[in-house]
This record gives sequence, C-alpha cells and structure tokens, in this order.
Amino acid sequence: LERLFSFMIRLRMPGGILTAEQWIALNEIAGKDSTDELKITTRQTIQLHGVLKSRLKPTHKIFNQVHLDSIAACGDVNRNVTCSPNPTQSPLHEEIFEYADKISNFLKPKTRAYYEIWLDEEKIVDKKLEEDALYRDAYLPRKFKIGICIPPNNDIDVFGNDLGLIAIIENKKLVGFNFAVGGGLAFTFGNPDTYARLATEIGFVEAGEKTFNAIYEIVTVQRDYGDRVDRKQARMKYTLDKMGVDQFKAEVEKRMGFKFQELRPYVFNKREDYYGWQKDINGNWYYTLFVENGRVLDNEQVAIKSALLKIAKTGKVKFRFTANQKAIVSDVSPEDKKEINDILEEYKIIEHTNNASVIRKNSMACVALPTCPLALAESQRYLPSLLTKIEALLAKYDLSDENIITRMTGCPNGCGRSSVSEIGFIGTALGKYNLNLGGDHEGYRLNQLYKESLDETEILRELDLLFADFKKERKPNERFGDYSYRKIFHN
Ligand code: SRM
Ligand code: SF4
Repeated sequence: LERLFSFMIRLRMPGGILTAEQWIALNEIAGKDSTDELKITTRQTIQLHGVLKSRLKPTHKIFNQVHLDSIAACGDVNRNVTCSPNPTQSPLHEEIFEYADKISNFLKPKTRAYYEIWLDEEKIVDKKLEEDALYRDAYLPRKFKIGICIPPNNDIDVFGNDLGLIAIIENKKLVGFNFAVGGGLAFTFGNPDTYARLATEIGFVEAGEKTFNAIYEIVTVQRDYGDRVDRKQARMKYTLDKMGVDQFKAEVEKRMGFKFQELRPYVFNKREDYYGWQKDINGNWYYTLFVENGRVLDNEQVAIKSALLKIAKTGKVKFRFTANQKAIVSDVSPEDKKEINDILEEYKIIEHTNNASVIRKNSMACVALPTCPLALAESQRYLPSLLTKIEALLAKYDLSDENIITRMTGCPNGCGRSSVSEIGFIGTALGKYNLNLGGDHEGYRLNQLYKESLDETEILRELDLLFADFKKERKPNERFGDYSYRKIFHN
C-alpha cells in the first residue's frame, strides 16, 4: 500500500494578480483538495497545501482551464516575478506591471514537460523543438528571483532579490530601470560563508528591449559562473561577491553589447500596503484588506475566505496580492463600490482591517510548522499571539502608533524576509528566536543579531527595555529601526 503523500502547489502569478474566475477556481480546490486555506506568499502568489498525490493532476488541469500554472514557481529557474501591486502607485503602474508578466514569460523554461506530465500533452520526440538557449540542459545553479519596484514605496523589498529593478520615471514617462544585483536573504547557522545580502545597484538601463537584454545576460552570467558544486554557495549573491561587482558588471556588459548608464536618482520613503479604500488612476476603486500572514481562511474573528468568494462571485473585481502577504480587491467601478463594500462589511473585513494595530498591519511571517520541512520553530501560527503581547508593551510607552516593520521566520532561510525588518525574529529551535534589530524602515539596510535564542519571556523583557529607552532617547521622528541601529550597533 502506498503512503498517503500530499504536496504543496505554488502558482506562478507574476505581479500577483487574479481574475474573479481564477479566485473561484482556487477557492474550490482549496475546499475540496487541499487544507482549505489559501496562503498568500511573500512573493505575491498563492500556495495550496495538502494536495493528495492522486489529486495533483486534476488540480493542474483545473488551473490550466483558468489559465493558471505552477511552472517555475519552484526550482533552479527564475521564480515568480514580483511587482509593486498598488494601482495608484504611479500613473504608469499598468505599463510597469506588464514587465512582470513579460519577464516571467521571457525567462520561463522552454521544456514542455509540465504540459506532458500534468496536462497529457503529447510527448515531444524531436528534442530540438524543446531546446532552451537560456537554461540549456542544466538550468541555473540555484533559484533566481526578480522584483520590480515603483518608488517611493519599496513594498516588494526590491533589494532582497537576485535582480531588483527600480522603475525610473521622468517627466511622467517610464524611462528605464536602475538594476540592483545580488540580493538574497538566507544563511545557515554555523556556516560563516553564508550570509544575507542586499542587492547592489550597478547601473541604469533604458526601458524596452535593452532592459530585457540586460536581464537575460545577468541570468546567463549567473548560469555560467554560479557555483554548481556547493548549493550553499550557489546563489548569485555569492557569484557576485566572488567575481567582484566590477568584473560581474563588465561580463554582463560584454555579453549585452552595451554599457550600463549612471544610476538615476529616486527615493524610497515607505515600505507598506495602503489599507482601506483607495481610488486608482482610472477612477476605479480598490480595497486592501488585512490578511494576517497571508492566511485566507474563515475563523472565529473574521470570514475572509467566504467574503472573497462572495466578492469573486459578483464577477465585478480582480484580486491582487502584495509582497507583504495581503490582498487587494481591485478594479471596482464606482457603481459597484457599494455592493463590494456591503460584502466587506457583512463579513467583518472592514472592522478586522481597521482594528488591526499599525505594527500588526505591517508584519509578516513565513509558513514554517507544520508543513515546512526546514522549520526549526513556529512562525505564522505564533507571530499573531506574540504581537498581541508586543502591542501591550507599545501601549505601555504610548508607542502604539509607531509603524515598526516586524517579521518572523521559522529558520534562517528568510522566507518572511525578517532580515530586512526593524524587529526580526529568526527561529532557532521550538519556542526560541534570535532577535535581530537595526534594519531601517525603507529596506535599504539589513538588521543584525541583537540577542540569540530567546524564549517568549526573554523577547518581551528585551523589547520592554528597548521601547522604554526608545521613548526617552529617540530623536524627533526617528524610527525604531534607525534608533536601535544608532543605539546598539553604531554607538
Ligand atoms: Fe522560501 C524554501 C516558503 C519566500 C528563501 N520556502 C522554502 C520551502 C519551499 C521549504 C522547502 O524547501 O522545502 C518553504 C515551503 C513552506 C511551506 O510549507 O509552504 C518556503 N518561501 C516560502 C513562502 C511560501 C513563505 C511565505 O510564508 O510566504 C514564500 C514563497 C514565495 C513565492 O511565492 O515564491 C517564500 N523564500 C522566500 C523568500 C522571500 C522572497 O523571495 O522575497 C526567501 C528569501 C529571499 C531569498 O531567496 O534569498 C526564501 N526559501 C528560501 C530558501 C533559502 C534560499 C537560499 O538562498 O539558500 C529556501 C531553502 C532552499 O532553497 O534550499 C526556501
Ligand atoms: Fe520554512 Fe524557513 Fe522558509 Fe520559514 S523561513 S518557510 S521555516 S524554509
């Protein structure tokens, strides 16, 4: 008798956007064939857990019927391309957003194996038809991640990507992108050769064909120079550091046949989602709702899953997902806004979103236990209760309005990007976390280890002392991350 294998399926969803029809299909699978929960990930896509082996093929067929796939959502290839999801981010949002889709397709493996295995496509006998100039027959040394950001909101953590593209808008036109290379947040305890690293900006490239050319050649340099022996050294951040930024850049320039231009100026002054109702540039409305750690389900407090299904059934919206694991009901015409708002009210979504504290709204946690095989500690199931206690400490010092980016991961792989938070927890063992501090609010600076392997009582004691000092010693408008950096690491 075979074991009852079950799997996690992650969708490819560049920029994190779904139609109402697609949401209905996902909701149905989640009800019938997975754990009932839809998980919004830190890279703007959806994961379903617990899909039984026998249901894998039917599930992929349903995805295909609604034009979804899970190609390259995992593996040593280019992963889900992220993009600032907010429709009011810039009048050029749609144009920039399209790049996420185009890059995802451009770097998608050419093999038809996915279609043959899951969708019964006839096997290709002539291997020439599947030749892949980019991935050849050995893919990349390791996963590869690309994110596109629209200043001034660094809402996708652009510097956490192997390749971060910062959209440069001049005279109301998208002129191109600043390219940042070599981001990656994982490290391994006890292995000093591994480290979290933020991407280094190497130059500006014009929008259009040149941008695609530059992206392609950056990937080929990593393909050809990346470490294929030691997987712990295989991400592009290590390739870049071993080659040196100048040599890496020169190699890319040689391959693309033109040079990077001087970096163009831009500013990040926030890293957050815009909750509640907002108007987009076309005059339509969108509502960003608080989904704690991206877990779409119904519970005693709020029925997010039922609400989103009912909203999807109106057929009058789209869904967008943020890289902070939150959901946006978008493209709501002014005539339909009342109907959607009534559903949000009926299922207590508005109350739930409004009642979430500032710190909770800007928090996130990775999946970790019970499904992640690499987890050393709880994360998404634990952060909510820890935050309740942290909220009480903040209230004690009259700091409840402080927007402190707080993140947790169940191990040092960094899926919840805790290394780029102001308060970062990294699981070390069951019930124990490293407390990292000193990251900035905008995502330009990594945090650092402050105290190792603390249990909850110790965490709260440390934060109590830190908040007390922060209240007394902060400079005007100084953020908690900048304060702790100055006080602890830069004294
Ligand atoms: Fe991740 C592996 C979940 C974003 C770095 N990640 C895993 C696996 C697949 C565990 C495994 O290999 O068996 C986790 C599945 C857990 C589960 O039960 O579902 C997992 N990662 C996630 C998600 C779902 C976390 C979440 O709660 O949202 C995110 C899915 C993103 C997506 O939609 O594609 C997720 N993972 C990230 C990020 C953040 C990001 O990309 O912005 C990182 C850090 C950035 C980076 O890549 O450096 C990240 N995940 C890793 C790593 C370490 C990679 C490395 O360089 O060593 C692993 C382990 C590995 O690859 O060997 C990993
Ligand atoms: Fe699992 Fe670690 Fe990633 Fe959390 S950070 S999902 S525990 S691999």
